[in-house]
Amino acid sequence: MSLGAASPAVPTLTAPALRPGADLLAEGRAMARDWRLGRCLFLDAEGVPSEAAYKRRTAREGRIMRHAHIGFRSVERTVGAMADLADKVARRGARIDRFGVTLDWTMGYPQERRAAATRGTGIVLAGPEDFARITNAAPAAPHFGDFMLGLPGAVENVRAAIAAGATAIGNLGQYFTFRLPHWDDDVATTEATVIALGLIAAQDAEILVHSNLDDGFAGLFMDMASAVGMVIVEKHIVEDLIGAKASFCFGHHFSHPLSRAAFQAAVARLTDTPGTMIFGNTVAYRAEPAANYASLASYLLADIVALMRRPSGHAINPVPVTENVRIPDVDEILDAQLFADRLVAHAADHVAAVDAAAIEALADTLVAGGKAFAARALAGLAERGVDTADPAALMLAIRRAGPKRMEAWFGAAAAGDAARPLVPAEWAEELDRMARDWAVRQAPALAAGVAPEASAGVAPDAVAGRAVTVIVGTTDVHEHGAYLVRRALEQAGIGTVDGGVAVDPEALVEAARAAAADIVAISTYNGVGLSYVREVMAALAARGMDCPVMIGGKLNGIPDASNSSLPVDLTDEIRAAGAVPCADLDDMVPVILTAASRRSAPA
Ligand code: B12
Repeated sequence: MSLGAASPAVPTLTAPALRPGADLLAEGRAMARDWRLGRCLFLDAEGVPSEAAYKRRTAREGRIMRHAHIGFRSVERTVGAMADLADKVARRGARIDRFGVTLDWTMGYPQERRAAATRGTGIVLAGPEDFARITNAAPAAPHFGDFMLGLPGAVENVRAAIAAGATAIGNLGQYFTFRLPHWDDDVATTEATVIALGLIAAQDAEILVHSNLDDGFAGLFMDMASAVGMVIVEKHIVEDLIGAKASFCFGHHFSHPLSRAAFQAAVARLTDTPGTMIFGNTVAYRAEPAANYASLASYLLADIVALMRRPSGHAINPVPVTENVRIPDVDEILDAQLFADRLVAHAADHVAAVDAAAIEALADTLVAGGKAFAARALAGLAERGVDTADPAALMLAIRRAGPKRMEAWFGAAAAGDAARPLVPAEWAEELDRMARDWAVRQAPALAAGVAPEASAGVAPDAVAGRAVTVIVGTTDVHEHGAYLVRRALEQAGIGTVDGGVAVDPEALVEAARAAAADIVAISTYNGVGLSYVREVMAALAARGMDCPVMIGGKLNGIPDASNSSLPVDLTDEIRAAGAVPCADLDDMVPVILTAASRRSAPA
């Protein structure tokens, strides 16, 4: 169920077929007899049993740790880039403490399903040997976050990562939101994840179970206090019910320096397990690289000062300024690391300048709101028949409920604590504003069915008469583009239907047929837009449907014969496949007007 969409029937929160958590954990523990933590270059170079130990030591030394995200389609290119980067940064007197390895989403499937799946832009590792090549590429802590825990391939991947010496493994946040194409077995996904968590908990060394909250519900909740509530719920699951260590990351959707600092302070008050990294405010990267440096400076300085005030073990994550274009290249990652190193040198002078009282006051609200959310969630789910003492049952119920229901049931507004979110989510406010501005600007043109300059003052709801309906769906977990499209259309008086998130092409077209939609709108970000459009066009033709298809977001992809592993723009190919590529919302207007005129044309 997508953001802002009308709420369909409440799903069944429990599954009789789901094995008891205790059995799954026991299976994981038994597996630990054969799959023990191996060594890697980082552990040997630093002489530590785990990254957690290294983080505590470095935090005591007062040094700000650095994270770099990396992952090209080819293993060779990635291994070479990691060694090259670590060396180049070290020769300039700085250091990369950890590498976040962005696996491709096909790594989320069970091994036997991976080869046939549509690849995205990330790295594909064949087995434990490949994991070991990554963990020995550079003397920096290897962090396997994406497409590990939380997906049906969790057991194979976690075994390989542990054997290769990785002591930070994620990403619990993805368990609650990620859906792989053509995979709907959430019972199998839950069982694989809990077995893998049992394997982690049974290791002698401390392995951090990473949860990127923004991959989870934090990027979908309307209230940041609800996201703090999920910190408490996830910590309860991982630490109290499973016996491992939960380590939290956040940041994509946090644009305001005050909310970033307060959220870090809130998390640091709720756990003494070192955090993995504070993720960059990537949604703010909307412009040219030079301008994006301003967004980089804005969030990074806030994070550095927050960590200087309260060392929580998190590393900072200077995101390269090409983030909003494609996966970044090596030199762009290097530039961001050097930028960060210089900013750390400046930051100490900023500590005294921040309003510590404002940060602590907002952290008070977040912690109080979070505790209330967590208490209501555990009690409320138990009332709905969920065995909240069973980690598998609890996880599945939360995943099936989804962010919108969890917040509707257990959010501050639901409990009457507040008429509106305690701490409104910035991403929603910003997108709602963009939608309103667009609707006001375009409504006359849409109403008059002619070009803007010739229609000033025409009533917006004139379009409604023509009752154009647009179904909006996404190819992957990125749903903010679709959220913006739906809000903008609704504000302009155009009917929308929720086509779903990470929905398969066939299912989207079938939903379009069932809703008698006039237009299919797709939002895509994972570099799969072209193959997706081809499947949509084929599904439309198979049903004899003549429906325009609009698509926006990241219209790129990595050509099969690519030697750079970098995505290229595929706008022309997508147009040739029969869809209307949209660089922004304005590109929808001619498509809507044509559909409207077709509707009003006499049969
Ligand atoms: C936020 C974000 C996330 C969030 C999504 C939260 C959510 N629930 O929506 C999270 C953290 C979950 C996430 C996850 C991932 N992400 Co991401 N994500 C981003 C980010 C930072 C912003 C995208 C966004 O939502 N922007 C907000 C929208 C409203 O703005 P916009 O894109 O500018 O949209 C405009 C137009 O495109 C248009 N538009 C958009 N859609 C449509 C549709 C139609 C019909 C129309 C008319 C217009 C339109 O409207 C807007 C206004 O004009 C981008 C980088 C960036 N800054 O762009 C990376 C990015 C898209 N992500 C990326 C990747 C690789 C991933 C992951 C695979 C990473 C990983 N390994 O786990 C996963 C996806 C996993 C999965 N299961 O699918 C890559 C894609 C690489 C590529 N294609 O080249 C990017 C570019 C980052 C990068 N540089 O590597 N991500």
